[in-house]
Amino acid sequence: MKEKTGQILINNIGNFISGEDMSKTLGISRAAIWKDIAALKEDGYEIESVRKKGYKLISLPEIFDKTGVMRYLNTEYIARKIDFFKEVDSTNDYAKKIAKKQKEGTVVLSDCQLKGKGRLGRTWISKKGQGIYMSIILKPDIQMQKVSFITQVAGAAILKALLLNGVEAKIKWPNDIVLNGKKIAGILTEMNAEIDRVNYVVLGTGINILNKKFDEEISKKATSLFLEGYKVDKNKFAADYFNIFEELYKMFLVGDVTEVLNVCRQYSAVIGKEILLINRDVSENVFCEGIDELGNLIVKYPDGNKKAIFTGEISIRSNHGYI
Ligand code: BT5
Repeated sequence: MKEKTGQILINNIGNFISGEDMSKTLGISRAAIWKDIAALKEDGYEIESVRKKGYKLISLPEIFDKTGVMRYLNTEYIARKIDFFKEVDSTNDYAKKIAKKQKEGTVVLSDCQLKGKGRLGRTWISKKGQGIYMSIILKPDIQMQKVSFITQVAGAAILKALLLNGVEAKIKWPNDIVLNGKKIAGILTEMNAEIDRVNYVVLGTGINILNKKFDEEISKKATSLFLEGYKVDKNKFAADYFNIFEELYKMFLVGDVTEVLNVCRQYSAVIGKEILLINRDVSENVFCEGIDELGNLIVKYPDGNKKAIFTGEISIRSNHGYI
């Protein structure tokens, strides 16, 4: 029903229309109109309500699409080509299908994923209209061992894009971005390589922007910008991320990782903490000392031994919960 109420407001944009007139036109109660207005506001409609005058639509929410993102883009080659979907199985899977024929920087972007993926066959919940689900196709001329560092580049880029939008998050090494102790974004880096060369890398990122609630199984550890009180435009945020990512990625390609490491260290959610290091079925209590030049996590065991943990298939928990 809110669509019909919305349409009346759109037809009268910039002018007040009374709740009474709307309820007569639509044949519904004024309480129902009020409910629709509240729902439209949540969807991003800017509506002024004044007693005795009624409601005035000031602006419509921005539509999340390719043109919207491109408007804010100032990159050389990242996201200069975007394949945008209203719905796709997984942007990473789609990107892998087309990667061979695409130029470096091509992006697959979607408003919804039906089979969003996390690491190790896990699921990334990707409901329609809630988040940004995107994959960048990269073709770096680097050794295979260096590919995992791209996850750190992406993490630093998300963090900086959030800072640009007034949000101070943290990076939970190696691939989570957390806000107020809950996960707000995740990164999944996949590659196709031969022994001596990397054919392509698909860098997937999912960010929770507008989610108002999460399913039971992840509600304790997941959050969104909306739930934390931030209003961020999806088009602008995606472009901010691409702009910053390109800058950091270009530096990485010429061997300059100073800025990425600075960000990953300064905004680390784990450095200086006792953590639980989980590698498949084995979990160990360690102290997290820092991140080395290669992006590995340096941890100290209770017996004093230190080890560099490769950004492989490791998960981290704090001793008392998610982080
Ligand atoms: C990740 O895996 O965090 C990587 C997520 C990457 C998603 C992007 S979206 C675009 C691209 N296309 C894809 O198909 N994937 C990428 P992992 O560290 O394994 O974390 C997965 C776990 O996070 C799940 O098992 C849940 O516990 C939790 N989770 C699932 N959906 C979530 C969400 N929307 N927000 C926060 N946590 C979530």
